[in-house]
Amino acid sequence: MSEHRSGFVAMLGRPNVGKSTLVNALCGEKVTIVSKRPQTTRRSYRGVWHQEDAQIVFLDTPGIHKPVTALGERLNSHAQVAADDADVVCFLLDATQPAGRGDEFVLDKLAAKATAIGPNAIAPNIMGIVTKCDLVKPAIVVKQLAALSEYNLSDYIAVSALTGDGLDTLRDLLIQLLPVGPKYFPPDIVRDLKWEDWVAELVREQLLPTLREELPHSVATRAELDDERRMRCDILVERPSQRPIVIGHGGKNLKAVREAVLPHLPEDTELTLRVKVDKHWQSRPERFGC
Ligand SMILES: Nc1nc2c(ncn2[C@@H]2O[C@H](COP(=O)(O)OP(=O)(O)O)[C@@H](O)[C@H]2O)c(=O)[nH]1
Ligand SMILES: [Mg+2]
Repeated sequence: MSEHRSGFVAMLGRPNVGKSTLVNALCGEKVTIVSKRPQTTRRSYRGVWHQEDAQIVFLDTPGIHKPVTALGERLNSHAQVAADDADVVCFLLDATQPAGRGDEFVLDKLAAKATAIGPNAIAPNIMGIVTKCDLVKPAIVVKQLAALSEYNLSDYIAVSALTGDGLDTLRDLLIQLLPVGPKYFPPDIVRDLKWEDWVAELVREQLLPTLREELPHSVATRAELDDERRMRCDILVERPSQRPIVIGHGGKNLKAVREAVLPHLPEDTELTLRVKVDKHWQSRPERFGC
């Protein structure tokens, strides 16, 4: 019988390259939230892929970027901690965007880490992945792979989380890079997040598209379990003027959010949403439970 391999694989890359979507696709189930807006992912999620001879724990991270707020700084540090903990780091490059300074910023950080480990260029176990390949012609995919290859990573692959192209191969490559190790999670666990926190995230995911430009960054969510089938979720905003925007005309927004979240919860769950003003939630790390 072959040995059991397991370990942690961190997804890194600019905001919006498709980290969260790829983790969901690789795990075969929704384990992290996705949005068209950058900086949606605020915490480091873990999603687990199980097969008989291997277990991959995927770490979805907030995108790395130049921080301007306390929240931004915290997001960067989440991503770096995940990279430090990982057996393999996946660096993602968006097929639809030319490689640019944002990508260099992340790769240079990884390179600095690799240099600290040894003198031979970039250390092994950094996988270069071109994402969203369904959206571009093959020639563009090749160009993006070539851009990644300048960084001397351990492997390169092009994938589409939408069509599933490349995902089986990617999992196989990752498993080969993982050490022999135990099953970290029982087979029925796909997501390493408290149920309340997952519900809070689902609410935030559904809320984001309904909000105008800057507001998404001003919103946090926090859920509590009243009992097994009754949940309350607070939506925190920074200013009183933001409250009616979140609620929507006659409660329209909140109703739509609730209806979009409920199908992800066990049948008969009651979900109550409240909007609260908390001016300083961004500056209080403990309030990031969002
Ligand atoms: N067509 C297509 N869209 C994708 C793919 N992966 C991600 N997206 C979209 O790209 C946007 C950003 O994805 P997300 O996973 O939230 O990016 P993150 O910020 O890196 O986590 C979302 O609108 C996704 O639906 C893909 O493989 N194909
Ligand atoms: Mg994300």
